[in-house]
Formats: sequence, C-alpha cells, structure tokens
Amino acid sequence: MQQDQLDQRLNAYTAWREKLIQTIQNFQGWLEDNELASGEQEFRIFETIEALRKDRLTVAFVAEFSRGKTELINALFFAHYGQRLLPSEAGRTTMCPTELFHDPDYAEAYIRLLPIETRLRDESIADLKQDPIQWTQIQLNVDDPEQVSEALHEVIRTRQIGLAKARELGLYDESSDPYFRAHGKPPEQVEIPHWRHAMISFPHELLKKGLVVLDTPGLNAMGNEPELTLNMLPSAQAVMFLLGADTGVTHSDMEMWEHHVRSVRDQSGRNLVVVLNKIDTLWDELKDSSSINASIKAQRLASAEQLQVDPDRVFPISAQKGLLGKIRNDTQLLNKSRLPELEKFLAETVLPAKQEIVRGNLVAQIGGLVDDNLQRLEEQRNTMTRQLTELRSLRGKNADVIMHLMAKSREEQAAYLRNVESFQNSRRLLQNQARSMLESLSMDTLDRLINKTRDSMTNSWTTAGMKRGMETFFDGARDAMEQVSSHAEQTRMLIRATYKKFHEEHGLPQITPKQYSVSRFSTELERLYHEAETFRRSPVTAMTEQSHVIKKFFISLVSHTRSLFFKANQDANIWLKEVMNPLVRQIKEHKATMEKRLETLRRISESRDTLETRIRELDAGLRATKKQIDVLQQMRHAIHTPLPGTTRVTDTEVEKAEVMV
Ligand SMILES: Nc1nc2c(ncn2[C@@H]2O[C@H](COP(=O)(O)OP(=O)(O)OP(=O)(O)O)[C@@H](O)[C@H]2O)c(=O)[nH]1
Ligand SMILES: [Mg+2]
Repeated sequence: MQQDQLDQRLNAYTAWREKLIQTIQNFQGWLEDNELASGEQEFRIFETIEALRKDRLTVAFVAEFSRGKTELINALFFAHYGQRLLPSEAGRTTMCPTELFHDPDYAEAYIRLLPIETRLRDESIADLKQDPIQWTQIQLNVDDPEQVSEALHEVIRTRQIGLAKARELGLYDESSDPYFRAHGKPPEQVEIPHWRHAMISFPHELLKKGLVVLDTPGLNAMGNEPELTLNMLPSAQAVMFLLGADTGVTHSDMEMWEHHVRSVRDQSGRNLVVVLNKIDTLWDELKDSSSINASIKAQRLASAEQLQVDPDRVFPISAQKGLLGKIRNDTQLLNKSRLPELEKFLAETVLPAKQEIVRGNLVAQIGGLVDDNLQRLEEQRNTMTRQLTELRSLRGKNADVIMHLMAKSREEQAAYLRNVESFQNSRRLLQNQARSMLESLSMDTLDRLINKTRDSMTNSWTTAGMKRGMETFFDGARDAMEQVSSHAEQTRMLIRATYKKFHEEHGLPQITPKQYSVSRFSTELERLYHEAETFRRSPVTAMTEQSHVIKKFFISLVSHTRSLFFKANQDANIWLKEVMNPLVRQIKEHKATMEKRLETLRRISESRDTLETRIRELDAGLRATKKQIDVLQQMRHAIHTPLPGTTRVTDTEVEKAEVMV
C-alpha cells in the first residue's frame, strides 16, 4: 500500500542520513589524526551533525474550520490505531495550533499546552517554547487509547469569559460575530480557546523518523496568531490547504488562501498542495461512476482556476472514507477515497525535495571543507613533485651549480618576505572591513532599529502607525543588508588582489575566495515585508479592537528578524574566518617550503649523500600524500552522491549553496 511507500521512503531517507553522519564523523576523525582541524571547522562539523540528527520534515495542514484537516491527519498517519487519534467533529473543533512529533530527549509521550493568557505577554510562541514552565504537561499513556484520546481532547477545549477580558486577549471581533449581527450588541460572555498552542510528542513510527505534523484551527486563529503565517507555515516543507467538495471555494477559504497560504509557495511549487476533501459528498448513488468522476474533475479544475494553481496540484480525496477504508482494510473503499494518490505525492515529491535541500546544505557546509583539504593536499603533492624533479636533476652536478641555485633561492626568499610584510599591512585593513561588516549585522544595530521603529509608530498600534513603523523597519533592515553586502564584496576584492599578487610573483596557486551572499537573508526579509503588507491590508487589522493583534504581529516579526540577523551574523563570522585561512596558510607553508629548500641545498653542498636521502624522504612523503588524497576523494564522493530516486544537485545549485556558507 502507499502508506508503506511513504514509510519506505522515510526509512531510506533515515538510513541515508545516518550514513552521512558516519561519513562526516570519519572526516572529523581524519582531520584530527592529521592535526588539521581548526576550532571553527570543528564547530561547523559539530553543527552539521547536530542539524542532520535533528532534521525534521514538517507537513502543515491549513484551512477554514471543518474542512477535514484533522480527519486527514488521522487518515494519513494514524489509521492503524483503529480509531480517530485526534478529535475531529462537525463544527469548529481544533482550537489551537497543534504540533505532533517525537521528542527523542524525553522517554514518555506527552502533550504540552500553552495557556491562552500568554497572549498578553511580549514573547513569541517560539520564545515561549524555550521556557518549559509556561506549559502545562500531561503524560500520555500510549498503552491506554482512552487516556490518550481524553488527553488529546485538550486541543478542542474552550471556555467562557467576560467580554472585556476577551477583548483584552484580542479574541473578540464584532464584525465576524453572528451574535452581534443578530442583536446589534456584543454578548456578555465569549467562548474562547483554553489553550494557545499544543505540542504532542508521540512514539509513532513516522514521527520517530522525523516527521512533524502541524494541525491548525480555522481562519480566525490564523489572524489571531500572526506567528503561524510568519514563521510556522513558511518553515514547513509541505503545506496542505484543504477545501471541501461540499462547499466549493467559499469567501473565507479565499481570504485564508490570499492572506495566509499563497505566499508560502516556493519557486518549485512543490511545497504547496491543495486538497479537495470530502469528495464522498459527490458520490451520488443515482449517478454512474463516470459522471461522478466528471463532476469531481470539474470541481478540481474550478478550484485550481480560482486559486490559480496547476490542476495537478489539486488532489480530490475523501479523508473520512480513506480513514474508514484503512481501518476496515477495505482496499476498494481506500482506492475510491483517492487518499493513496496524495500519499504517493508526499512520498515521491515532497520527501525527495526535502532531501535535496538537506544535501544542498550539507554540500555547502562540509563539502567545502573536504574540498579545501583536498586542494591543500594536491598543492602539497605538486610542491613535492617539483622538489623531487629539482633534486633528481642535481644528481651528478658540480658545486657551482648548487651554489648558484642557493643564491637564487635566497633572492627569491627575500622578495617573498617583503611581500609577506605588505600582506600583514593589508590584513589590518581587512580586519577593519570585517569589523564594519559584523557591526551592520549586530544585535545592537537591530535593537536600535527596533527602537526607532517603535518611536515612529509612536506606540499607536493602528494601521496607520503600523504603516510608518514597517517602512522604518524594512528600510533599516534592507539598508543593513546592503551595507553588509558591500563590505563583503570589498573584503573579497582585497583578498583576491592579494592572491593574485602571490600567484603572479611567487607562483602560489590562485584561489578564488568564496563569496558571502546576503541574498537568502534579503529574500527572507522581502518575504516578511510582503507578509507585513498583506497583514496591514487585511480586514483583521482594520479594526481598532485588533490593535494588539498588530502588536503581536510586530513581536513575531521582530523575533523572526532577530533570528535572521543572528544567523547572518554567525555566517558572516565563519565566512570571514574561513575566507582568509587558505591564504594565510599558503603564505606560511610557502615560507616553510622555501626555508626547507635552502636548507636542503646547503646540506647537499656539504655532503652528496644527503641528496639521495632527501630524494627517498620526498618519495615516501609523496606516496603518503597520494593515499590521503584517495581517502578524501572517497569522502567527497559519499557526500555528493544522492539517494537513488532523487535528482542530483546540479553544480549551479551547489554553487548557490556554497555562496550561502
Ligand atoms: N463526508 C465527509 N466528511 C468529512 C470528511 N473529512 C472530514 N469530514 C467531517 O467533517 C467534520 C470536520 O472535520 P475535521 O477534521 O474536524 O475538520 P477540521 O478542518 O480539522 O476543522 P477544525 O478543527 O474545526 O478547524 C467532521 O465531522 C469530519 O468527520 C470527508 O472526507 N467526507
Ligand atoms: Mg481540526
């Protein structure tokens, strides 16, 4: 069955990941054995291994309420429990965003719940996740389905509170309240979700392999928690947007799509799937199957047209019948539900796409290190080969020739040392450049920008205030990125000029220094800008009661930008350290080689026996170096080999990823 296919794919993926971790560890061992690892490199390797270990595949489900999100999650991942694991009912059910995953650091299954009152705090949900005491935890006894099911019912829990309190929490909105429409005044009591966010750790096979499922409540909740749109959905590898075949694309579906979903689509478009659920409502027993299929097809095309997506990306299914088919082992019903087609897409398209990304990052992180070391060994091999040729040519030559060679070498050495000195001067210039570059990305700079933004909003959490604030904020952030970009380019030019000089005057290999590109950070900033604009224009923000939604939005935005700056700063730091290293190392090694050469010539001039000894030494060294090159080439191959069934990362993609180092 298709479920097995997803399972198999995830298994293969996990095995591939494990093998890579092994290869990287071998590489780490190799560096240690050869005493080659610098502190930064060790750190980078450690981070890459951690990232691979913690790698997750997140699939998010978004839709207006009652489109069948929770039902679909149950059908896709939890049918073998023989019942609905997550509560799904008619009407509004899931009340808070719910993440399902497996937490390897915690032996028992649990559900952690964030109280709704935390909405009054200034931290984002991402910040609050770091603070366990804010959460209420219930242990899940996986052997007791009743207890699990009861505990999971917390995600649908609501309660009544007074109007003023509901307004304070930003959870009451007249314009969308049917009571207000009917009576012309708001009710005294308002029903609100009990929890703000739920995290469920569960020992399910797919979850153990790194799958994370994000279930969300309908439109209101999306508007209430800007963090969902700003952070959580964009970081998911796949977003499933559900429609109901019984309702078609309604006004609120459209609003949700426009304001919260459409923009998560990436360039390949592989990460966004539209699910036309509840096709069983079209199974009219008075119609034959071909006319039922025709009406499903018509709905599919109409939905694709309305949402402006490729019809291939619209999957008509019945989550409910799919779940039933699986529970009853009724293959015919399961096939009729068309759920397997969606599973096939997940297994064959979403997962491999994710794997490509992981591999791209890996190639950029570790591939570069392997390549640097390989290049270094190749240089070593070339130097040794040159020296060997020179020494062999000295066999049988008289003392004059050797004296002449020594004099020439001394001259070369003196010229070289003069250049090294001038390099030390430009190094100071480089350090100044680096300082300015990091300064533009520092947390202090960002904090100044945030304060300036707050001032320009004059603390008015209104649409007009927000417009001013966002302009200040994004202008400032873009400016910072531009400054970084130009400092980085100047630094690179300086380094390139130095390489060129050493290459032309002393024959050192010419290396093109790596680029530091801010493009991915700029792209992310532009996305945030786009989200901010959409949010600012959305009907939610037009209401003064929602002013604190604007505040929430601002908090999420700041929190997200902060991590963006942090990452950019970290990357810049690593880049600066690494971009200089090969040159500094080459300069040092060349100096040592020159000294060694002079020393050898001196000894040969004293005793002819030295010549043969030195030739033998060099020969052995050359063989050892060649062996090491082989080992590293094998590692390089392991890192660059894709898992069967995925496309190979092209050179340009690798380059692109390398740019991002
Ligand atoms: N006929 C039919 N009903 C379905 C199907 N999928 C879900 N339903 C029903 O639709 C209702 C809502 O399903 P849920 O899964 O709770 O919907 P949801 O999108 O999670 O809704 P919220 O949690 O409120 O946002 C439930 O009664 C489901 O049994 C389907 O494929 N066919
Ligand atoms: Mg639900």
